[in-house]
Amino acid sequence: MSNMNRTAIIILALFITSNAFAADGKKTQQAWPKADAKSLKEWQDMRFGMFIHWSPVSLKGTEIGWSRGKQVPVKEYDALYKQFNPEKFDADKWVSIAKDAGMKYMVLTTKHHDGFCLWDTKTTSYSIMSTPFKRDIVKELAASCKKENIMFCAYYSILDWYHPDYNTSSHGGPGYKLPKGQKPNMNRYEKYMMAQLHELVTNYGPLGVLWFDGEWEKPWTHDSGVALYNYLRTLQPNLLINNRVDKGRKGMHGGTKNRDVYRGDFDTPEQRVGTFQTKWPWESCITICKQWAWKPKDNMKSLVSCIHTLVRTAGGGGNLLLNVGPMADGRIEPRQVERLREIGKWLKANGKAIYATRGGPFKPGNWGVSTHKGTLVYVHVLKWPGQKLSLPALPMKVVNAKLINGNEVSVTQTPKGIEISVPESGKDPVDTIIVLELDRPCRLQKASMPNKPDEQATAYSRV
Ligand code: H79
Repeated sequence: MSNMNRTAIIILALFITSNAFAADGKKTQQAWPKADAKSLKEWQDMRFGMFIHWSPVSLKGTEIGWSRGKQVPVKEYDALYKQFNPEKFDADKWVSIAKDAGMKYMVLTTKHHDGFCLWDTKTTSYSIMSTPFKRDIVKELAASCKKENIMFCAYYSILDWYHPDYNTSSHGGPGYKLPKGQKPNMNRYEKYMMAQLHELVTNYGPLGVLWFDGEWEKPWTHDSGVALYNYLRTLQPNLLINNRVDKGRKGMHGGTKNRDVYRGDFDTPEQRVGTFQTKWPWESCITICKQWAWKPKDNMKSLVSCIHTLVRTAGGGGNLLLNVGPMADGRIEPRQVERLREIGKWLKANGKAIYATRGGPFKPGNWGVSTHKGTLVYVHVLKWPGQKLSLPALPMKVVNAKLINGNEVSVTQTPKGIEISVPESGKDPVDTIIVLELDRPCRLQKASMPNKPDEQATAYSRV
């Protein structure tokens, strides 16, 4: 090799490494194409959405995610679609139920782990078009949502226990055998996924969110996640994509291991309210009953529990995606509709303390949570700790205070903290909301922000 060539190679190598390593020798952040800021903010402002888990499994009343090959034999499960005829399905009705509940977006299981597709797809015959019903559920719902200004979103399971090319040995194995001599092939399966997602985004989009799931099994890799994320970004630049697209999710708590490496626009705690985190968006997905898919006489959560979940989520800084599982006849169970309507009624009166707010400034406690918007802080007292509620000091000055319904409240602010007391008659058994007006916008102080998102704003929290 000539000296000149050698020099050129060294210069090139230096150039490459200087991009990948910072001065301290640590690997620097891999830049990845982050979500469109405006879309992310608008979605965060919505705070409350409807999750819908539906497939022919509702005929059995068992769980969509794990009854195939367990409570329902694989052969029987995979033939359920032949009887799936939800004649009472009415997309407008579902959307109006979501709207009356105060929900602003809807996420439908277009394909769950069982591989069944709720839309008219050219990629497989295992879809709604092969059922006696033969109507494109995704199309009807997307159209109704558009009409009613509800943001339509698609849940999509990466793992697919039906598809013969998806390489798994779990949950009863693929639904049918590959031709003799043929092996599962993830490259082929990934092409199938891309083709399906292309259909969903281009035929039914623009979508609000692509909500991935089933990323945890071995066949799915970080590289696949990156490729999929990048592909979707080019397909629809303002699409929001959850962190289950990649391999960085920290179990059911839903946080992300290393945001510089792992893709995902928001974190996804499952069946729990996320921990206080205001620097990175998150969304808790929680069922209104116990099961994701419909189950006869399933245990339904009380109204107070639903409202507290919503309030604790908003106060923690996240969105709530509350799940319903419609029945096999196409209706959402009337008692669930009623519960949702009650939540909507509560939101009509108190929505300004939820919508478009952010979590904090006070860290959540047993007593409740706080939310804020502009110069207003909403203190949600869910459980009075005694006569008074003592909160930590705020750098902003409280210039006015009242209950959300305009009634009197007594608030004293000292350098040590803020004390709130409300006469018994003013207390709300569900959520007593105190509105504090500050002399300037409530900003969580950037300068004192530690790096770890979970620790943010502890400056204002009680020790
Ligand atoms: O669609 C709903 C459920 O059907 C689906 N996710 C919600 C939104 C779901 N499928 N399986 N599960 C939930 C539970 C799976 C849990 C585990 Fe794990 C998979 C435990 C170990 C592997 C999650 C991923 C926790 C650690 C890795």
